[in-house]
Amino acid sequence: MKPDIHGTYEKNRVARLLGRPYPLVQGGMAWVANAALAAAVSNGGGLGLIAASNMPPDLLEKELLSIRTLTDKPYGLNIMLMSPTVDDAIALAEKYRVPIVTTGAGSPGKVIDRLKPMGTVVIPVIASVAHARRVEKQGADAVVAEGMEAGGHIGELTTMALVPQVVDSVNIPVIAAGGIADGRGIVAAFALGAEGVQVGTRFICCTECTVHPDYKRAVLDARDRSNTVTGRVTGHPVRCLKNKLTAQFDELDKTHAPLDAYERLGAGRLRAAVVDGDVENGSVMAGQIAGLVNDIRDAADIIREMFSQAERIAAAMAERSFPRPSAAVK
Ligand code: TUI
Repeated sequence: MKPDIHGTYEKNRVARLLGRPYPLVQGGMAWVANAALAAAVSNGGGLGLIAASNMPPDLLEKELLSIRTLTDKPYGLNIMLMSPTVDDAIALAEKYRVPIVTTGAGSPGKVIDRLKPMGTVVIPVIASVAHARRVEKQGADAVVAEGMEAGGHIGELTTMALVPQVVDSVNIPVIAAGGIADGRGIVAAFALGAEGVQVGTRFICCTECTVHPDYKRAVLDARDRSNTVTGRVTGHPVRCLKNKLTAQFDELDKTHAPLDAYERLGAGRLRAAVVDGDVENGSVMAGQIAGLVNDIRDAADIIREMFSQAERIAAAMAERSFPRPSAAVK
């Protein structure tokens, strides 16, 4: 699996670490991020990844075998640390020598200890400065600093507040996540000191993504305030699109229902939305930027367009937006 790093981002630390032409990582979207999506993103110049989530190990192994037939580029595996199958996911990452692993929703010590010695690049997704510092000490190669604009399981800080504070607290490269779906988001992330971006929601609406068409339609139809966060009281808040299911979660909040009522209501709901297309009773996880996603295009086109827009904006900013310091003082 040869890295193909060339062109504009040759000197970028994230592009080098990933062995990809663009410093872009695809989000580890549970049930959504399969081999088909991961291969499309990797073939398009970013780092595609398969989400292990709480997939049964035999299914995950099928995805890992499948991706080898779809791309010869580097790819990744996202390991969800709250999952009961986390040890199986680590063992499969070892068996298939997955080049890059991102982790989410917990402390990645075990993943770093098991996979770093075999040369795996480990990039934990974090939502606070303390966690970023801790994983740097444990040997992480970079961090994804994920703001609460992101879809799925989230922390408390916004991308705008989190990213610069993490950048100032660690020496490893920081990849910004949460609310990034076009070139403006990339420039904003880089202005905050990030050296790469993670993009999730935008890729739900790419040609190669195999989610149910009604899930894609729900993201396309989403507006700025179509999102909500369920389950805050459980300690595992999840951002998704408002629907019948989220109204039922609101009812649980209002009636101060016991925590196991949340667990019962949430069980199997993500799969129901992604696989069966039940976008009313399922959990339609998506970020706040869903309102900006208005078309379905190939992953490679999305990536190319995002970075060419970013480059145009950065050039325009250098050219005219900011007065030179000498002019500004007068
Ligand atoms: O993990 C995510 N997003 C996810 S995981 C997921 S799977 C799921 N399925 C059904 C119900 C609930 C979840 C869907 N979306 N993002 C990365 C992320 N990690 N965001 C926040 C965190 C995080 C939060 C607390 C990481 C660490 C942490 O605490 C660790 C510590 O030790 O302080």
